[in-house]
Amino acid sequence: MAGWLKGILGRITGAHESVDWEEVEAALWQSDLGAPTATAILESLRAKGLALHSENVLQAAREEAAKYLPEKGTDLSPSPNGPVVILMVGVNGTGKTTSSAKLATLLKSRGQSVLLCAADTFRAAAVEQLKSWGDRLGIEVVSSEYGADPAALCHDALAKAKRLKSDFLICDTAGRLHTKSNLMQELAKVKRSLGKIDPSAPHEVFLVADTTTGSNAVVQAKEFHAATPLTGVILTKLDGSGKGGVAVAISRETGIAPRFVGTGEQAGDLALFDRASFLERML
Ligand SMILES: Nc1nc2c(ncn2[C@@H]2O[C@H](COP(=O)(O)OP(=O)(O)O)[C@@H](O)[C@H]2O)c(=O)[nH]1
Ligand SMILES: [Mg+2]
Repeated sequence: MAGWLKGILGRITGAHESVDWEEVEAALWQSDLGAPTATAILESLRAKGLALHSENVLQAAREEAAKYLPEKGTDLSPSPNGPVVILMVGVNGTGKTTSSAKLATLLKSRGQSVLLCAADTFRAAAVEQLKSWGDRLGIEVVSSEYGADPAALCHDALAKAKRLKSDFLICDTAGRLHTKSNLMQELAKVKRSLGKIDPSAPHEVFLVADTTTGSNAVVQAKEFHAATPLTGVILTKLDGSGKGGVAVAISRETGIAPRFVGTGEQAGDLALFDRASFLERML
C-alpha cells in the first residue's frame, strides 16, 4: 500500500503531464482525507498557480495533511500519582481488544506494569478474547461475568490497580449495545465511576479507528468525542487496504491526533504514530 495516492495519480498520468481536475479530485476523495482537506489541497495549488500534475498534487497533499498531524504520536509514560487509566473506545470490530493487548505488550516490554480490564461485558466472547491475550502475555485481566456492569467492573479494576501499584490500567470497552445512546451513556458512566477513585481518570480515552472503513471513522470520532472526550486515536489495520487519510479528517474535524498505529494481528504489531512514514505510505 506504499504511496497509495501516488499510485492512483500515476495511473491517471505521468509525473509531469497535466492531469484532469475532476480525476484528481476523485483520487483525493478516495484517499479518505475528507472533503475539506481535498478542497484545501486543490485550492493551495490554484493559489500558487501550479499546474495540476501528479508531483504538484502529491506535494500539496503532503503539506496539507502534515498540518493536521503531529510529527510523532504523544507517547504514554507512567505517572507518580498512581495508575494511568486508558479507556479504549470505538465501534465493534475496529480492534479495541487486540489494541488493548498490543498496548499492554508495548508497555510491559518497557518494564512497566499493566492491568487489563475486560469491560466489554456485552459479549461473552469479548471477555474470553481478552483473557486469552492476558494468559499468553502473562498480564492479569480483571473480568466479571457476561452482562455485568462495566462501570462497576472498571471501578474495581482501578481499585486493584492502585493496590498493586500498577503503572497502567487499560479498560477494553464494548463497541455495541442495544442502542447507540445506551453505548454513549455507558461510557459516560464508566468515566464517572473511574472518577470516584481518581478524579483525573481516565487519563487517556483512545478511539480505536479501523482505517479500512474509510470516512465512517470521522462520524464515529465525533460521536464518541461528544460522549467521552477523546485524547487520541489508534489507527488499526494499516497493514490492510486502509489508506489512513481518515486520520487527517479526524484531526481536522475534532482536533484529536493519532497516537499509535496497528499493523497486524500479533501482539507486537503496534507502533507510535510517525508522520513521515505514515505520509509516505498514504500519499
Ligand atoms: N490486519 C489487522 N487486523 C487487526 C488489527 N487490529 C485488529 N485486527 C483484527 O480485527 C478483528 C477485530 O478485532 P477486535 O480487537 O476483536 O475488535 P473489537 O471488536 O474492537 O474489540 C480481529 O480479527 C483482529 O485480529 C490490525 O492492526 N491489523
Ligand atoms: Mg472487543
